[in-house]
Amino acid sequence: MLIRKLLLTSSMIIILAAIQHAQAHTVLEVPQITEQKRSSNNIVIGHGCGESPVIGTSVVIPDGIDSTITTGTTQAGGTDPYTGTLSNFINWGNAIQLLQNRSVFSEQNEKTDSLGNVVGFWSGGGKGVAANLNAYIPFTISALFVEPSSCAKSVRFDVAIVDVCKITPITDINDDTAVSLWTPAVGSKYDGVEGGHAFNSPAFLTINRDLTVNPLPETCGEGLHVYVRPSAAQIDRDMPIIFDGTQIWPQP
Ligand SMILES: [Cu+2]
Repeated sequence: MLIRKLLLTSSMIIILAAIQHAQAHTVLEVPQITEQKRSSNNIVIGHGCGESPVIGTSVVIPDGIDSTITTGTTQAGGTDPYTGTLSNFINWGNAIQLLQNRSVFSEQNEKTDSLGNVVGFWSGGGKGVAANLNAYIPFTISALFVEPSSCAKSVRFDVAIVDVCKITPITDINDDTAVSLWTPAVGSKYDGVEGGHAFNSPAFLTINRDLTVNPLPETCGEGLHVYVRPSAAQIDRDMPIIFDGTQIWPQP
């Protein structure tokens, strides 16, 4: 009887674990868009922190200024270093605007750099998102143009997202019940730990070249794919949530 009970319990645990893994990570609703068209999109909050509801989300978009640029031959990622500027490939910068929507969280705002360019946004407060449900945080993307003289077929940005379930100091950032980290591992304070729930799994936003209206120059051959990761310094600077001039997360 006891053995049967134990077996039942362990199979239930397996089923529960399978259900949890079936829930998607936090990503963008539309991860691939085409250049030259304005579009709207959503951060999709995929699940809570274990059993805990998400009470806020914080997003950092690579600013393209001190971001790391690499190239490769497939869309899955490449590591060939590129030392030129991002504007050689795309007119990036201030392209994303947060769309106000209080249906998920009661407060939200954009994050801007010293020039007023949007480099991220946050949303939080209210009852939060039940741990077993998904939620949309909407934003718009202005029309982006792939540089016609470049060989870029696509440009992919790593978007760093932290879903917050408990407001804690930065020292508790590796606690899976406090936060879920969807960040690139670039050496920031928000990297998480290797082997963690979603280590080095940022959300991706890929802008595809419209090869019909903007064909590759003949000298490009097959062309290349470009990947842009935010710097550790930018993530550390832009990830905290500042509300009315006061940092509310992580706890200072
Ligand atoms: Cu997950």
